Amino acid sequence: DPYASDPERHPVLRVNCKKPFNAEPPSEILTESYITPHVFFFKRNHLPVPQVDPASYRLQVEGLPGGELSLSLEDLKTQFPKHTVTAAMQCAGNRRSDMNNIKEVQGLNWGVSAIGNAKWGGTRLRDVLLAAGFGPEVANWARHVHFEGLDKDVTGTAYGTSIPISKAISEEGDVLLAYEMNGEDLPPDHGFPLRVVVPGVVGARNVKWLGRIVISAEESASHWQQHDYKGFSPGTDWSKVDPKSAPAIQELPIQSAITVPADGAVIDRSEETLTVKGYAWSGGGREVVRVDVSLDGGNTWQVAQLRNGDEGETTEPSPPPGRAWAWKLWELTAPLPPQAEELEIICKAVDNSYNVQPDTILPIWNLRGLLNNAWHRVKVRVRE
Ligand code: MTE
Ligand code: MO
Repeated sequence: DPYASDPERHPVLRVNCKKPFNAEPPSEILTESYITPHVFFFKRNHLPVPQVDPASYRLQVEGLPGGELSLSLEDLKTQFPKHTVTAAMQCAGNRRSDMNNIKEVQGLNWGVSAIGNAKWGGTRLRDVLLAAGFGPEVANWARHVHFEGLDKDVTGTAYGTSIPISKAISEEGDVLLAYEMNGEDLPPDHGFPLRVVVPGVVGARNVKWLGRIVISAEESASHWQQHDYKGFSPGTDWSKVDPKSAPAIQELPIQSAITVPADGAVIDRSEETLTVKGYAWSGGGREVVRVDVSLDGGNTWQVAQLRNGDEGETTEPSPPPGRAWAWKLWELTAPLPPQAEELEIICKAVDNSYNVQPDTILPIWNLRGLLNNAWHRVKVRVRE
């Protein structure tokens, strides 16, 4: 069993697939803390977790004129300044189950918790690329940076993807080669000893157990870059789909979801007020500026309170424009609508480019169930 050496996981996680391991926390737990503890952070593995010896580990950097660069973990920690970035990471399949409920899609049946917010610590990818010889000459032809994991399938193919060089080399891109998550060594499930963190970009590009970086004029030729993690029209079915016709997903669209109350919860009329909680985040460093909440199926709306820290804590200062990588948590406490026996609670977020979420799923439905960012709706019953 190639999965025999996979690490232990927290029993509260909802397991979508055991081998490879894919799981998410219950939504109520997800928004209990601004920084997601690693045990509750969703886990999305395509393959067995590779066991990497940190002492003999080397990161290969290839494609630059200086030849191949080989860096130990010690080199990465001592030869470059350490940076920390608080960033959310979301799987392209987050909220797929709601899309699947409308019309069947192919993929793991994620709820709303295939997202987390962590404080990542490591070396800037930019610093490593510059040390490896990136300069104006290279900038003339280089367009992409490939990342290859140390996790391999039975044919020996490693998980791999790429991002545009502009994101990788930009000082404002904040792309990290992270060796820490929330102040500790990366846990095995999250890429020990090193992973890429590409803030504002889909989870799939944040390669774990990073083994190799290649500078290239072309995108990664891997399955996950060329054939998966792409969006299609609702009218495209498996007989018609042409992966070459769509670009690889990079920056993600505006997103929000309700985490409390859970769908199907029963609320006592004697409560008088109702508290609704959730998260909101947008890709590309765009900052969430507002979350609207409706308790009556979208007829009337109230503005939720946003925070970028834990409850009762002084919040982190606002990020520089274009670098809002972390999520925001939000909350609304309002009187229970009188008479209603059932409430349809809805949330929708707005980012600083005034991007909004679509109201329904059908117009954004796609055969892989990716990029579901429609208004999130939960129904609760009110008991007299
Ligand atoms: N990196 C490697 N090497 N192997 C993987 O299977 N999964 C990707 C990405 N990086 C993956 C990977 C996907 S699709 C996502 S959503 C994120 O890792 C999930 O990161 P997490 O497990 O730390 O939450
Ligand atoms: Mo993912």
